[in-house]
Amino acid sequence: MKHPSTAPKHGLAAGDAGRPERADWTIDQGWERYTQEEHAVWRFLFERQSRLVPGRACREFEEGMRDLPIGADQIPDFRRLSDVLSRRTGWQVVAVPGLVPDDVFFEHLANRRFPAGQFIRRADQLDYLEEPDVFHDVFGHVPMLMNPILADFVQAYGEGGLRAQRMGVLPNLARVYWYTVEFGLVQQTEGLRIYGSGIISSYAESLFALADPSPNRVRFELERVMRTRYRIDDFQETYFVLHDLEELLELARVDFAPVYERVRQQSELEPGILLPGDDIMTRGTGVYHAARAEGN
Ligand code: HBI
Ligand code: FE
Repeated sequence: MKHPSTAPKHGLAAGDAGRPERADWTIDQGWERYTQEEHAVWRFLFERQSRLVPGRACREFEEGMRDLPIGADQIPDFRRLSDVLSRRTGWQVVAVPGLVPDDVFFEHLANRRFPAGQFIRRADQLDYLEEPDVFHDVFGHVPMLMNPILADFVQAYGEGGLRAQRMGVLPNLARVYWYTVEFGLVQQTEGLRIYGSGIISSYAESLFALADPSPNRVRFELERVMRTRYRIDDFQETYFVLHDLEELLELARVDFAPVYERVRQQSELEPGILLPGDDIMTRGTGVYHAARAEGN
């Protein structure tokens, strides 16, 4: 699953409905109104993805999932998720129609409310959709929010987002979120693992990110990531790898203001390029994206 993080789409988040009823864009999940077809889409995605998790997702993901009321049978009820999650890390899950404006998104995160798409993708869109739906948000994000480090990091992102907007550096901060919370990999003792929600909620990208020879896998470095553009409509060309999730603790604490200043002086980087200073774990062949560019 990919979803864009750029402004133009945001107004469309509520479909044709236009302005939301509530200022914070939340809606009722309306759990009782999901149809059998919608629960069946959930089941298909949940079962397919659950087979991939062992040996691919990080420990913390598996631990979070184990303790949550998330199963194959039905789309999870946000009230029940929030009961468990709030006791663990103080987070809640609230329903939104889809993408919400940046400032609304940040305001929720800063207050430990995770806005999750209420809708589920249609049966003919199982592998690709642009807006975050309930499967991406609940299967991908909620287990990681059971982890205290991720829980603090995502809140800090919400706080930093409001600041970055005022400073005019939101694209730089958004890349940090993209290459960590959404598409991050982490080196664990058992091997390379996924912690990024955009990867772990996608069947094809879970395979691609960890094992395909095409993408680069580079050690995470803050300034490098802030400079690196990303793809919203395809697999990533480069994945950034943490030594461990504790690295995010430090990241949530550092003052980004001087970092933004340094990044401002430097050029932006295309998603697939490598730099002399990179700590490269895998130099990708680039075959996948080269073929796409040729239209194959
Ligand atoms: N809204 N529901 C939702 N989910 C997101 O991940 C999201 C969003 N709005 C804005 C956004 N992400 C990004 O543009 C920010 O992270 C920059
Ligand atoms: Fe997401």
